[in-house]
Amino acid sequence: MSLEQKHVICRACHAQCGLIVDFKDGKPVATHGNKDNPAYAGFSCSKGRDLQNYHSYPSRLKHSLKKSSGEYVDYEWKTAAKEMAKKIELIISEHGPDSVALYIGTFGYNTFPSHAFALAFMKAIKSQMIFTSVTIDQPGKAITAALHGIWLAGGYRHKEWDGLLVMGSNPLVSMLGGVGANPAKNLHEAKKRGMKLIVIDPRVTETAKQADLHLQCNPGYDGEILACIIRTIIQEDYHDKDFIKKETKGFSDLVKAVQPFTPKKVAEFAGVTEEELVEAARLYGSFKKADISLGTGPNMSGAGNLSEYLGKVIMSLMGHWRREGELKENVGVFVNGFPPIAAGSGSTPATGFGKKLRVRDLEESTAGLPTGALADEILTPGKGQVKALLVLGGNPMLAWPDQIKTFKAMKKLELLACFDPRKTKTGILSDYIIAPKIHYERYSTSAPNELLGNFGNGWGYEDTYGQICDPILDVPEGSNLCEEQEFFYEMAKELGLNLTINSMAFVDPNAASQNQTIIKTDEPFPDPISIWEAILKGSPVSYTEARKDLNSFKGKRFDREPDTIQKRPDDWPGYLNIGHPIMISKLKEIALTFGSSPIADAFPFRLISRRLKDALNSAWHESSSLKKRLPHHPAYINPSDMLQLGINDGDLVEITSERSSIKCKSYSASDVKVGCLAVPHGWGTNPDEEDDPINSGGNTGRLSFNDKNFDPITGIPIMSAIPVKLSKLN
Ligand SMILES: Nc1nc2c(c(=O)[nH]1)N[C@H]1C(S)=C(S)[C@@H](COP(=O)(O)OP(=O)(O)OC[C@H]3O[C@@H](n4cnc5c(=O)[nH]c(N)nc54)[C@H](O)[C@@H]3O)O[C@H]1N2
Ligand SMILES: Nc1nc2c(c(=O)[nH]1)N[C@H]1C(S)=C(S)[C@@H](COP(=O)(O)OP(=O)(O)OC[C@H]3O[C@@H](n4cnc5c(=O)[nH]c(N)nc54)[C@H](O)[C@@H]3O)O[C@H]1N2
Ligand code: SF4
Ligand SMILES: [Mo]
Repeated sequence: MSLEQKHVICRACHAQCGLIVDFKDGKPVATHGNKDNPAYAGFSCSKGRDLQNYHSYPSRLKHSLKKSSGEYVDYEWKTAAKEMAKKIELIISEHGPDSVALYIGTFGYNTFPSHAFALAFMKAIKSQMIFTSVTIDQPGKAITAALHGIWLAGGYRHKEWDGLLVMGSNPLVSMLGGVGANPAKNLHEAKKRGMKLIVIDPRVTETAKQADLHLQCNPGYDGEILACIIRTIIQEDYHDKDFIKKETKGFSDLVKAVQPFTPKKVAEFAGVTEEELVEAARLYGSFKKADISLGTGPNMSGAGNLSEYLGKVIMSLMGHWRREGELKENVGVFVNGFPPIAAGSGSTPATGFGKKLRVRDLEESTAGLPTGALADEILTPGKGQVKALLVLGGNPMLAWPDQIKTFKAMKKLELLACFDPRKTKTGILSDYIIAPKIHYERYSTSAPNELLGNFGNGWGYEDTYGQICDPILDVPEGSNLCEEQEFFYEMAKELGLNLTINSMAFVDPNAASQNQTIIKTDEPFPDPISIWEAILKGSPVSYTEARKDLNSFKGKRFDREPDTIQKRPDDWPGYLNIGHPIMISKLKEIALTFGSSPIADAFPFRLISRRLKDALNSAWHESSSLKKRLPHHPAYINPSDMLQLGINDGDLVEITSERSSIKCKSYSASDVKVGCLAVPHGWGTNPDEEDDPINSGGNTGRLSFNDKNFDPITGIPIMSAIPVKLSKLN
């Protein structure tokens, strides 16, 4: 018997944990954390620990599939690439390049080579119709980065915090939300050091259980709550007047706009008391180096841009940004961050520079093209109608809002192709399912998580951590699996086009496009090392250089000097805008409308989203560990609401919104706020299939409209805090 250990990067979520795989007689038998890994310190989650099984889940495709006379047949991927290229050529010749759209989902992002080549292919065919899951996730972050501006030196990192405010995020489960690569350990250590945690969430989440102060709010009132905290911070004189004067603009407009949000008025609707609101403001006001992290909850419940914006405004009011002369340790390994200057980047427009959609006056924003409107672009006839959709590592049928409309749209396409290791609910509507190599079979780096570190404080890495990983397992015997990047190359080759790869080692898009590599398709497909070199061209540590040290394959701290934050240059024009007119008018709007809900009586409950430890969106549902722990996909309901409606734990319930109904098994959960039910997304059947509340659960996307109550900038509709009614199914 031979035993061996190999290092791997888990790409099952954005966290990209460095893990160890135990091999027995050449077969992977276990995956676990690595206590010597300097960033993850032994961390792994149940999904990572199931990776060795994931490769051989019965649902895993070993061949690509093509739909032929209603049946799927195994298909050689290179033949599929040639056929799809021809079909795309035909569609473009009839309808123009923008009739071909790309949707990059969770696994498209997590796999940089696929991502970079997909973007290059779209550029080569001259289509601007590139959509990602960002605009149905936390698009308020990108809008805020534009309107408020970015503090170039960045915020403090978690080991320095004396305070943290988490709103509508559960980092202990989601691995996002600002507590770093090993959130439980980091939070424990920070709290031991004296850091205080404030959580604002309708659910007593794993993170809320650790809070010094938990405001168990009603969902959908985050803008009001934050405006009230701002009002109190200013009124009670906690703000940093010197920082505000030197580094920000718009203070007086902000002060005026938050006046209506008195603790008394906000407490009337937001499900928290006046005292709690004031206490939260006072506690945050007492912090010296703190952070505010918002998650999907506030971004999906109606005023995401405003909530994200006000979160950053509080940090700017308090001056919770890294200052001149201080050190910045996360100077980058594979990704170049912002320059270490103690100044704001300046406020820039969030829209007005890119592709305009044909529907609902929506257009490209700093968050990208609105995915919430893509179904309409497919269904609306006329010039520019989308006819072909390539789905890279995503699952529109279970993830997009308005499942009923999404279904119609998928059926309407002339070409639908999914790059996915499984036959998903979108896959079963597709013309092609392209089966890729996955996890252990691919080359990867920790760059995707490092890149995320530039979009949220406490996201990414605290310091110069990086890891590289080469394949540790052969593809299954008899399989025919592609690397997605090679698939895009084959399609481009068929069309006689070259591919221009932009470096992904920059947050600045101009710098990224200055670091391009042209992949000539009349030359052989480059080796995987050259591909990663192209993708990380211009990175602080070169990929080739990093490969020379065997420790890079285990995950290590790279030896790079920290930056000293420089003074604002005399002619630097950028300030942080804490009173942006777009946000001030949004504050005025909600000051007039808050508390008024025309459908409150007919739909008295609010369905909120939440994540599950053992699943990742619509993936991992076939995991045996998940099934053991959670045989159904339930609706989590407060026991007092269940009692009132005569629902017993485990009864089937019908959840009805203005749009539609779904069925779920109920689960008595005292951690859920009264009047709410928490139902994870990514489950359920397609609209033309039988409901299956026991095995598949209900799809929360079916309860939302994509074209009502949507954000005018990002197009995100209400995906959390959906008004619903609840009844027991007999
Ligand atoms: N109501 C409601 N809706 C939501 C949300 C919510 O909270 N509430 N959340 C939203 C958010 S935040 C997001 S990000 C979206 C998610 O939206 P999507 O990204 O569209 O959905 P996922 O379920 O993450 O799809 C990932 C797919 O990648 C596949 N996959 C796994 N490994 C690989 C691989 O190695 N290569 C390839 N090519 N594919 C792979 C999986 O099988 C799965 O089908 O959903 C959104 N929808
Ligand atoms: N295990 C696991 N990890 C994941 C994922 C997964 O599916 N499983 N998905 C990944 C993805 S795609 C993403 S985007 C991240 C998301 O990461 P997070 O944003 O941390 O996602 P959640 O854990 O769902 O936390 C959202 C919280 O918002 C609360 N909430 C809902 N509505 C409101 C509201 O109106 N106001 C407030 N204040 N709170 C509200 C919910 O109760 C919930 O606790 O997680 C990623 N990580
Ligand atoms: S947290 Fe994400 S990257 Fe880490 S082991 Fe779990 S699934 Fe893998
Ligand atoms: Mo997401």
